[in-house]
Amino acid sequence: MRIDIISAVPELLSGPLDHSIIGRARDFGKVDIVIHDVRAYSKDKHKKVDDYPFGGGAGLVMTPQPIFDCIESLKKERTYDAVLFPTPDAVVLDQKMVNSFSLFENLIILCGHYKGVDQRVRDEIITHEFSIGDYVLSGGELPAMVLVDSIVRLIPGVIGDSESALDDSFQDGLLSAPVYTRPADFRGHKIPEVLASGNHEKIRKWRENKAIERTGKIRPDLLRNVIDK
Ligand code: 6GU
Repeated sequence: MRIDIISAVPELLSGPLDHSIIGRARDFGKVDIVIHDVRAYSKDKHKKVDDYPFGGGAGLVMTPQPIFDCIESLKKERTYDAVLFPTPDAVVLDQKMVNSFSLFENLIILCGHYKGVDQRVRDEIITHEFSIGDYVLSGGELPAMVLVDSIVRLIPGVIGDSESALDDSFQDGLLSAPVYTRPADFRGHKIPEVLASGNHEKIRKWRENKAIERTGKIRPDLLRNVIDK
């Protein structure tokens, strides 16, 4: 899989992509992540990538020219399955969407900054839009990282234990059961006995019950999805 990320603040993207699971996935050639500074494509003499909104209002809007040129140059090199745009005025990302994005071979993520991007970019180039929740962030870079992490961990071979990605919260529509590690007694707080019982069927049932209990308490809206299934 190849992911091209376009940003006016590419510095924000280094770090999260260089370590841990994503860093290893890149090192092992499971995913190619290429970051592009949209400023490099600006034909403005000051390399400007934003301008005042027509009709007035606060904030600056990213101009179409550098974005169109950048994406057109990428599309000359290969075919892309999707051009994704993180934006608060979109549907909220969920595991189902992530699962479907993880099947793409080549994808572009365009990070908007400032007040947004010119609507013509969204109309002409963007294929999918997503928000990561009902709150406001300063730009699309952090949501892009959220998306990349959620996708890359699904690529076969990226997570050592091949079952563990499927066990994630949300993968079955429920939150995960609690987990414990050594010691079995920490300052008098003991782990649930069943987990040390060696009885795999009992443990599976306990985890299932805990997942349902937790989901009902914290996210009853999700429980409804499971009951309806
Ligand atoms: Cl995708 N972008 C921005 N700027 N803010 C957000 C968001 C995205 N999702 C939630 N808030």
